Amino acid sequence: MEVRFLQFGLGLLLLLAARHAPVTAVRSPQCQSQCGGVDIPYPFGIGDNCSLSSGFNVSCKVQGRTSKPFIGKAELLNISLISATVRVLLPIATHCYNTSSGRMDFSGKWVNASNATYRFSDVYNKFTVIGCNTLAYISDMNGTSYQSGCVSTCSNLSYVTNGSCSGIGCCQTEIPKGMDYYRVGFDRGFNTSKIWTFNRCSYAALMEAAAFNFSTAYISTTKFNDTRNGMAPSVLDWAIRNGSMSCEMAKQNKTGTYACLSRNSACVESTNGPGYACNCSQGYEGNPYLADGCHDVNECNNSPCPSGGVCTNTVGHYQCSCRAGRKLSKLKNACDPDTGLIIGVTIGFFVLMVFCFSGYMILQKRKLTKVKKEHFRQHGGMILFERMKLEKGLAFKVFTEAELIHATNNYDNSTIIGKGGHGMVYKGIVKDNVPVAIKRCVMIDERQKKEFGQEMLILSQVNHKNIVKLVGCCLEVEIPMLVYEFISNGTLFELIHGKNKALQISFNTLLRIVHEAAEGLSFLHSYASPPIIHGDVKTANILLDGNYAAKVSDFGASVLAPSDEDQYVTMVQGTCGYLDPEYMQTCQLTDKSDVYSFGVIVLEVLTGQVPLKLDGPETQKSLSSSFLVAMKENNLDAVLPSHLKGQESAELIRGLAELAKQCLDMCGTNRPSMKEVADELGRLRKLSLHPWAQLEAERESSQSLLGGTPPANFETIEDYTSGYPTQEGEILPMNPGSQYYAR
Ligand SMILES: *[C@@H]1O[C@H](CO)[C@@H](O)[C@H](O)[C@H]1NC(C)=O
Ligand SMILES: *[C@@H]1O[C@H](CO)[C@@H](O)[C@H](O)[C@H]1NC(C)=O
Ligand SMILES: *[C@@H]1O[C@H](CO)[C@@H](O)[C@H](O)[C@H]1NC(C)=O
Ligand SMILES: *[C@@H]1O[C@H](CO)[C@@H](O)[C@H](O)[C@H]1NC(C)=O
Ligand SMILES: *[C@@H]1O[C@H](CO)[C@@H](O)[C@H](O)[C@H]1NC(C)=O
Ligand SMILES: *[C@@H]1O[C@H](CO)[C@@H](O)[C@H](O)[C@H]1NC(C)=O
Ligand SMILES: *[C@@H]1O[C@H](CO)[C@@H](O)[C@H](O)[C@H]1NC(C)=O
Ligand SMILES: *[C@@H]1O[C@H](CO)[C@@H](O)[C@H](O)[C@H]1NC(C)=O
Ligand SMILES: *[C@@H]1O[C@H](CO)[C@@H](O)[C@H](O)[C@H]1NC(C)=O
Ligand SMILES: *[C@@H]1O[C@H](CO)[C@@H](O)[C@H](O)[C@H]1NC(C)=O
Ligand SMILES: *[C@@H]1O[C@H](CO)[C@@H](O)[C@H](O)[C@H]1NC(C)=O
Ligand SMILES: *[C@H]1O[C@H](CO)[C@@H](O)[C@H](O)[C@H]1NC(C)=O
Repeated sequence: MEVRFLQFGLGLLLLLAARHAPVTAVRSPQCQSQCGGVDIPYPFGIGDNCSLSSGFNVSCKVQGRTSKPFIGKAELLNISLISATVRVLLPIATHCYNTSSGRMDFSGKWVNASNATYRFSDVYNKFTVIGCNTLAYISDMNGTSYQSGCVSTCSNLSYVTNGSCSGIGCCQTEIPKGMDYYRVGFDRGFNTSKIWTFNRCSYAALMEAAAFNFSTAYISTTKFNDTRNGMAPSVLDWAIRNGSMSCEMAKQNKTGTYACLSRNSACVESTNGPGYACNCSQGYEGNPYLADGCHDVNECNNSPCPSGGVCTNTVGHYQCSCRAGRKLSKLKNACDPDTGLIIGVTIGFFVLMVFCFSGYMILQKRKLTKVKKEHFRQHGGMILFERMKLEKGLAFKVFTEAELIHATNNYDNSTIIGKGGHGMVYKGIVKDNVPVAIKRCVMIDERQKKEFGQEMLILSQVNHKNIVKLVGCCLEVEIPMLVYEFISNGTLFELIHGKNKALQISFNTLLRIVHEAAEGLSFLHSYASPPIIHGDVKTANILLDGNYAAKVSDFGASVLAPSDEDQYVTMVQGTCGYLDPEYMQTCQLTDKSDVYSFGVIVLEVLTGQVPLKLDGPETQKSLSSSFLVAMKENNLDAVLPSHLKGQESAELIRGLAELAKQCLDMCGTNRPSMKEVADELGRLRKLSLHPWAQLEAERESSQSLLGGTPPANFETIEDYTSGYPTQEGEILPMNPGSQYYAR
């Protein structure tokens, strides 16, 4: 089959004057910017000095009332700077059956775009062939380096469908890159002489694919040729191809021909042939070929931010922000709650709270510790410690406030075992289930503070079975608290004057108690030099333990070392009825003052009466004075209770009365010492005991002769109880509970 190209002389020549075009970098302001409704942006231009080069020269041809822009001979439809393309109209080749002549009429086409500036776009264009018995070719100049073809056949119209270009009535094929010239022709072997009734003409054109939509009307009519007067839209790629330079070369060229003049512009290598084009940088738009041609894009006009977000345009960019508490999620392009922020703020808040709270607690604790330390110092804690260091082996403990609070269940009312003028005595259980009595003052003045300290210092050093043992103290509180061994059976005062009175208690027991109290006081007087003076000896201060053994207590009025004269003056105290009259006059508290008071105790035991009867007759108000009067009149029976008169031996009664009288001597120096009193009581007790008990008593007294030294007494508690076995009628518990009286 002979393939022949039919070249009719209707070729279209694009661009002929590309050679000597001067390069003009500056566009004249007079330049026409539009022609026939088509924008002509630089580097394109109409007229001299308006285009970048002759390749971009656009001629605006006036046809009647309208004008049309042309590039070379091709009508210009559109210019795109961004994709560096132009849209032009190129001719359609035809191959028709002439019914009158009975032959085929050919109209082949060629297009020369030259090798400068333009190339036929291989991306947007397709070689398109229409007909029911046709074969068309496209090739370069004489088909030596490129030739392609497309066949389309159909026996009748019923096979042809709208929109489908797949070989039946319509055929399309792609073209290669870099084409700047093409020829289109038809194969003679395919003609429409047999099918001219429904398809007289075949067509072929290189045209924009997007602009083509096949219709069956193109087969049966001349509509395809007639729509644009034998023309079809086609896309050309353009570039700045001076010397076939790449971007790199053009930028380095010092002669100033680099076309991308605008700031914020970028050079783009041409994808179709040599050369380059220009684009505005990301975020900018405009004309990159003009100085300052690229300007910022206001991206916010397109509302790129999610709803609820705020768009802020910046030069070259934009920013989306969400309102407080929300965070921009790039992934979802939405304003989500800023969990990080919320969590952060919450945690921050809590951390701050914890910080403040713990800071407050630390401050409070420090303050408390400081106060405690201050109290400790005030109450002579340091002196005590110094002494305790010197006298090792002292069974004395310094309690903390917390320990005592725990021991007394926070000073619960049910733990109160005694109520004094100045404070409370609580029963508490400290470590190892040891019951203790805790003395705690409610109000305190300087003098009472001093008393507390006195008592503490004295008792902490003294260790005698007949003296209440101070187990420890607490110095951290404002008023120091004293912790004693717990004495369960009340006081001698209660025993004599209590509800059940002395009727149920044998006189022997009372005598023993008094003897023990005397031993305790004697020990106190002889313990140190100068002697410790109790200062407030009375029956209410003689406590009784479970075995009714005496325990001298309440050393608040005691004097440790009466060497300072001032001390005598300030220490006016004691209890009415027991007070040494000499002390009242001289204000000198001596060990004989205690002896006087003890004389009153002996009287109480002897007579069973209280030392002061305020409601009695004037002469009998004071027990001591009425006793002394009775003694003087040799009428002792007047003051003795009836039950004693017959039961006890006259010798014992007389001995006791004599002892009391000596103790109550107005002149202190005439009174016996406490030691002598104790010895005399010991002697008198022997008189009262039964023979079998007398032996035991002797053993006990011989022990007490050994000493008054603390160790000997300390270990004799058990000896003591065995030394005084329960005797008939002796143990008569009165109050079921136990009591401890502080003053
Ligand atoms: C174009 O520029 C040249 C040289 O710059 C000048 O001689 C000529 O007159 C200009 N032509 C027009 C139409 O402005
Ligand atoms: C541009 O084209 C017009 C008309 O086609 C022509 O007169 C003119 O000389 C051309 N200018 C250049 C610089 O090629
Ligand atoms: C030029 O192209 C733009 C978009 O590419 C289009 O909107 C416009 O209609 C075109 N103009 C002509 C005359 O084809
Ligand atoms: C058919 O051919 C004749 C002579 O060759 C010519 O005059 C006539 O115009 C043609 N008809 C068409 C429709 O081209
Ligand atoms: C059409 O082609 C056939 C063969 O394919 C041929 O015989 C016939 O002469 C041709 N007709 C015309 C008018 O060229
Ligand atoms: C196309 O045009 C250019 C410039 O005018 C010319 O040099 C070239 O030979 C032409 N090509 C053909 C095939 O006519
Ligand atoms: C056409 O092709 C031949 C070789 O086939 C070649 O010699 C000739 O120069 C070509 N013509 C043109 C115009 O390129
Ligand atoms: C088209 O061809 C088919 C078979 O090839 C035939 O049946 C049908 O009638 C034809 N239609 C027309 C309109 O000629
Ligand atoms: C194709 O579309 C044209 C109008 O666009 C219509 O006249 C014709 O009947 C359609 N052909 C078919 C086969 O639908
Ligand atoms: C195609 O259209 C052009 C312009 O209208 C016309 O000159 C030419 O004769 C037409 N060709 C055919 C085959 O109809
Ligand atoms: C710069 O451009 C000019 C003209 O376009 C050219 O003659 C010259 O060779 C170029 N120089 C370089 C280094 O590319
Ligand atoms: C391409 O154009 C340049 C001038 O712009 C010319 O010198 C060269 O010969 C041309 N090449 C071809 C193959 O047409």
